Amino acid sequence: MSKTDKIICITGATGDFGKAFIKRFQNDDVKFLLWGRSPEKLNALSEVCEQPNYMVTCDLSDTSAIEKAWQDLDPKWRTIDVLINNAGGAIGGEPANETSFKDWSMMIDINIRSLAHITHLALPDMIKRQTGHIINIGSIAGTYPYPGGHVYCAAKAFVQQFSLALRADLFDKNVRVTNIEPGMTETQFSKVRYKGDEDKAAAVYNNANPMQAEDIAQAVHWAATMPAHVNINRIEMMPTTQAPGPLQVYRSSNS
Ligand code: 8X3
Repeated sequence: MSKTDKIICITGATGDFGKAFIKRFQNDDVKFLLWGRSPEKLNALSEVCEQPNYMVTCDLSDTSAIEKAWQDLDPKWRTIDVLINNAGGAIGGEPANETSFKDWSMMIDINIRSLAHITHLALPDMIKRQTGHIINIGSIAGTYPYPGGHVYCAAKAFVQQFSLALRADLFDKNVRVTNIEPGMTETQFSKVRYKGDEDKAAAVYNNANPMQAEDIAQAVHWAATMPAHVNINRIEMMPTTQAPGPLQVYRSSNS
C-alpha cells in the first residue's frame, strides 16, 4: 500500500477470516486496530501479529460497549484508513419457524447493527480526511436465499445494499466501499452456525473442496490495494464446486 502507516481496522479479528486478513497484509506498511470479544484470543493474536497493533475487547452485540470502546480509543487510532467489517455469522440452521427469536436478534445485532454502528463511527474522519475504504464481508447468502438461511440471508442482503448505497453517498468524497461476498469457506463459521456440533459442521465441507480463509484474504487485499481511483463494488466468490440451485416448487399431493 502506498501511504505508510495506514490503519487497518478489523472486526471479528480473532476468527479465521480476521487472522487470514492480518497475514495477507503482513508485508504491507500498516498497523492494525483489531476488535474481538475475547481478551485471551486478542492477546494471542497480538503476539503473532508482526505489525504495530492495538486490541479492542468488545462484544459487538452490545451497542453501549461499542460506543464506550470507541470513546476510550486514543484519537490517533480513530483515523482508520481501511475498515474491514468482518464480524458476523449465522446462528442456527433450522427452518425459520423453528429458530428462536434470540438467535434472530443476535444475527441482526452482529451482522447488521454493529456493522452499521462501527461504520457510522469511522466515517466522519474518513470524510474529513477525504480518504478511506470500507470493506464489508458480506456473503453469497445476500443474493441466493437457501432453506434455514432466513435472517442470515436477509442480513447479508442488507450488507450488500448498504455497501452500494454508501457508494452513492461517498463517490465524491474519495471514500471507497467494497462488499466481499464469499460462499462456502472452510472456517469456524459452520461450527458456530451449528452451535458447536463438530460433525454437522464438518459435513458441510466434506468432499466439497471449499474455499479457505486465505482465498478471501486475497480478494480483500486485492480490493484494498487497487489504485485509489478504482473502487471494487462487489466480489462474489464461490468454490468451483458450489453453484446456485434451481427454484423449488411444492406440489400438493391432490394437484
Ligand atoms: C457463508 C457462506 O454459503 O454458508 O456466508 O451462506 S454460506
